[in-house]
Amino acid sequence: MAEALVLAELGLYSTHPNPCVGAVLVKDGFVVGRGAHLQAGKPHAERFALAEAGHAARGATAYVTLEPCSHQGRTPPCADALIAAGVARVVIAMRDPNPLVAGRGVERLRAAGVVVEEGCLAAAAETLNPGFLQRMRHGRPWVRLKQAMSLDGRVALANGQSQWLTGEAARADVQQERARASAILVGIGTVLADNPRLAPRLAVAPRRYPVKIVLDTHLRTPPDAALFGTPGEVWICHHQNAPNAAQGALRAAGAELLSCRGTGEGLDWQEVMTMFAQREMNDILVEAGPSIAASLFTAGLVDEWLLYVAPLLLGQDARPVLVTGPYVNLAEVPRWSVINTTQLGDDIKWTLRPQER
Ligand code: AOF
Ligand code: ZN
Repeated sequence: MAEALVLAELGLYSTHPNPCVGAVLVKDGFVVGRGAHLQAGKPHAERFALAEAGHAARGATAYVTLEPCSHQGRTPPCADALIAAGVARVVIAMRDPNPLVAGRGVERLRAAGVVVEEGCLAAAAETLNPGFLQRMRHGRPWVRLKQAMSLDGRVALANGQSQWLTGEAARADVQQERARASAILVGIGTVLADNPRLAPRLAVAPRRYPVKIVLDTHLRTPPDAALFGTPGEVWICHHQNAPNAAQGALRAAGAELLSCRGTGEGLDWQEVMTMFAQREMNDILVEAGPSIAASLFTAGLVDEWLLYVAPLLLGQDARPVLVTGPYVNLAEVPRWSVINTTQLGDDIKWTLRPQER
């Protein structure tokens, strides 16, 4: 199973909207087949492992990081393929929460006389697909908030200058975070101030580009914004009462306009997140300024905070990373758990998750 988990990671940048899955077939103590799911529409992990094993699959044990599917999707059911190949035992790390599967894969295997064991290295399998699992279980994407700040918790000078706080290695890491996201989300303020291109810049072109999402209540995105010139779809979320005049030019530039009911004047996070999940967005990388960051944080929608900390002090008039509080009691201040810390050049990347309260 440990090897299947490593194989699954091969799909990290390309399986969207499908999960990363790995499979290893073992017969008489020898590995006879290996597989990974690499791209939606292409074979699932089990199929590659079965193809490699050929006749050796008969009587073998399959280790799979996710319950084999039981449904006809873009590809036929893996449970049927395992049964047809004569696999005797299937060990899975976890069940597939996709309502089309959700235990039916296990049932189908057992009904055919295959021994099924569940829960092997389950925690590691969970961490492979936080976005897919959250979308299937709760109907919303996994939100990663990315920010770069100074040691004194500031993201830009008072005049707005922020390029660059962090060094090359940290910025290269951000490109990887972009590449594995289903979508990159920014606010209109960032588009107007920085005119970002929002496509990952990588040495090797990725198999797929993330969707570029702009939260733009009043449709102020300029039709000649740089993000229209890079690969990947552009979605602009606007309030239903936004001016119609801008719509034609933005559509002509290549944007898909998503009208939201919103709350009063602004957009409603719950509504947009539900809409993104319905559009198969698993993981959203939010690269927004302090105000969007604070409102996401207040809405309780930050699942992971990617904080790149640069070793410098910007001073007390510089712009703070998040405006929260005020608090009067330390006990009420939200705390975060450290999932990972990595040194990238002179900078530190913190991966944080909110603590359960
Ligand atoms: C597996 N093995 O390697 C993967 C599975 O449209 P399809 O046919 O690609 O089906 C997609 C669904 O299949 C996906 O939402 C998830 O429930 C499951 N993924 N299942 O047995 C795999 N990638
Ligand atoms: Zn399958």
